[in-house]
Amino acid sequence: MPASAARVAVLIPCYNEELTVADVVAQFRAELPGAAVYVFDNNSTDRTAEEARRAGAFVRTERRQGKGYVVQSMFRQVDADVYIMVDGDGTYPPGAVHRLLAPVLSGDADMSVGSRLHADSRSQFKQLNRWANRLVRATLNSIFRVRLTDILSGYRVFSRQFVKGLPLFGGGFEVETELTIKAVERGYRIVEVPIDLSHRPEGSHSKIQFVRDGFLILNTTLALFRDYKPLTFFGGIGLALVLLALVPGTIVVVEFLRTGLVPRLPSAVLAVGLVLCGLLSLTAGLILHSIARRSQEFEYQMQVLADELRARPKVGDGGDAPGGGAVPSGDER
Ligand SMILES: Nc1nc2c(ncn2[C@@H]2O[C@H](COP(=O)(O)OP(=O)(O)O)[C@@H](O)[C@H]2O)c(=O)[nH]1
Ligand SMILES: [Mg+2]
Repeated sequence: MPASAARVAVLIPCYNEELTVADVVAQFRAELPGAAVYVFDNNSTDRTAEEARRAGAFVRTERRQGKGYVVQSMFRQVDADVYIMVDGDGTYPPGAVHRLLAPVLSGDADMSVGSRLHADSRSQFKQLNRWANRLVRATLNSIFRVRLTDILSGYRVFSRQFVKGLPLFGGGFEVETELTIKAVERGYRIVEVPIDLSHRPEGSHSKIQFVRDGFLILNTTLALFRDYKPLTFFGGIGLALVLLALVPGTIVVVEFLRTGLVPRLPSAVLAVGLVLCGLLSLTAGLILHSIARRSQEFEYQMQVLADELRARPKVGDGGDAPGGGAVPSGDER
């Protein structure tokens, strides 16, 4: 799709970002004069909404607190061909937006991610955050067998098909993890673009709480591992239980072969119990694996159907794309 023809929407989730939001809006409007800039305010207690409106953004309000809920609403409510998501804290470089847009506009990617941890990036990270990001990256890359460099980046560009086709459920800061894993597992094409993260200005504070959100992110990773790779998840647990059973089991069997007796009855019961639990876990994995595969096929067919419906001209529409634009009809500024 030629860049000039695409309806581009810039989505900025904000919670108490009065210091920086106006600059972010103004910089993106300058970089992309044809784009509609939306700020989704989430019960901010400061002047975020006013500042965003003053800078020329369409401001919408989300009552459910949390970045994940905001992203869900943004994806559902905004109509555009290409979507850019960026923090309202001024830490991501607006100038990099063209490099992020290019692969999505050319149809080479469904999601491009501004990677702050790429070998070519010169990001200003707090040391603790850098290590936490690396831990999440290593965990996720090894579970899902990918080689991504930044899982948790908040600077991304999406195609319309991606935004309208990806079900998101997380309410908080686990949303980036969910976006990445679901994109990988549903076969969407991801491109990473190196970007440099900068510090928040003096007086502006990150909304991430290290322990609470770190736990949430790891919990989400495990839950998606269970849901998307059930055979590996439950099969792995099953195998671990069977291996554990070898400890008491071997002792009992060796003793039995030597003496013909089973004097350690508790060990024998333990070994049998562990093996049965392991097999049960493996069985659950096999059943869930089949169900997951079938529902993947089902989803694929739904997706094809949705694409066909979208491509079909509306009655009386003369064959054009459905009406409206990235710019909403009501005066929301
Ligand atoms: N709407 C909304 N935005 C939020 C919420 N929490 C954080 N954000 C925004 O999400 C973006 C990322 O949050 P931030 O604190 O910068 O996280 P960090 O970049 O990981 O330090 C910022 O623009 C925040 O204002 C929330 O509860 N609701
Ligand atoms: Mg940020």
